[in-house]
Amino acid sequence: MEKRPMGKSTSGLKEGTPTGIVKDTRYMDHWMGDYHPECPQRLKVIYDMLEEPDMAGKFQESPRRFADKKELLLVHAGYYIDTLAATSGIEYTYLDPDTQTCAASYDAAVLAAGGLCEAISRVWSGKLKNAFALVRPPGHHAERAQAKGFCLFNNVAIGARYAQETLKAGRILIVDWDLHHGNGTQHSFEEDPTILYFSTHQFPYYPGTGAHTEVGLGKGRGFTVNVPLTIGYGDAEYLSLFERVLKPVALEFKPELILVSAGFDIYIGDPLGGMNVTPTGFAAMTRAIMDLAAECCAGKVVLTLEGGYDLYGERDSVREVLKELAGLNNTDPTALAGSAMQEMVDSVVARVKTVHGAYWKSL
Ligand code: Q9C
Ligand code: ZN
Repeated sequence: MEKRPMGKSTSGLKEGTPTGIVKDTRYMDHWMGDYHPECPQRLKVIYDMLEEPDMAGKFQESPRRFADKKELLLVHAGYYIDTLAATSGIEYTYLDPDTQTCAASYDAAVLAAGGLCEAISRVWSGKLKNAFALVRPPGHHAERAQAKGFCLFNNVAIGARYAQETLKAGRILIVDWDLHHGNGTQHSFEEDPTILYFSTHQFPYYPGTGAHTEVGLGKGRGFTVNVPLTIGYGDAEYLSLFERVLKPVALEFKPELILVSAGFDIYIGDPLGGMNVTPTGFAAMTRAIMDLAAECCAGKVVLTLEGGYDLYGERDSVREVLKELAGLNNTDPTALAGSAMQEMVDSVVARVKTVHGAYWKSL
């Protein structure tokens, strides 16, 4: 594994400011049936890993709370929130071919959004250096008035709007490295030039959105950056794409906060995906984003869990991400980017440039 010397500190923060995690057994009460890949065990293996000798005591638990209805309303329609609330206590409700609720799902979903908002608040105020919300259900497929793709409320979208409305954050960058395109997140901010949505995703694939030509609408044109990929992209290619597309755009945008839709379904062994990212690759992607944040926004990065269906691959990858966030590791992203398959990266960069060259002079 490529390592760099320690020491690049996050400006303005006291040495020893902790990395936060959001963790609660109630996130495991949402259950969509024994054969559903988005299962409670996804968090069980992560929460157990946090008790390993080299992990225990290294992170500060950020308090959980239910999101307020007015926070959910920043992204979702009132009638949709009411429909989901009505599933509470009911054994089974069908929402989408891939998405259903049990009696405890609504509470878990509102707690996921609220837990992420609290973590964002603590990173924004400097009480935490950065944070990772280890929550479920995931969020990035959830639309304003529709559950979709294992998602009920769009956690990252709610978190971004909460940061703007309550914390008075301005420009926010959302990086979505989940295997799937975050249709709900894109649609939430499509017309908004203050929230830049950057997504790498397998394409064409579920949910079907995320072509490179989808660049945003109206005043938001240029502030949606889609990087669609065929199967087979691994650590080096992801890092190279971050270096050549995400980095210049992010430095030009100058976010005041970075949120990450962290999906682990790009893991090499994931049953739903065709990508080849290893735990080292996830560490390097995390470090690349931390480096951008150090340059733009005093290191303020908050990740939230999206997909990831190989239980042990997800666990091992989350472990490496957390070690990076806490400064226990310092993986060099540029060293990894150097060994990328150039043709795989060049073709994608060229395609993105045909549309985004007009919006970003650094591209
Ligand atoms: N109905 C996340 O990773 N698969 N969601 C659809 C055809 C849905 C993935 C297959 C995959 C959703 C958060
Ligand atoms: Zn996914």
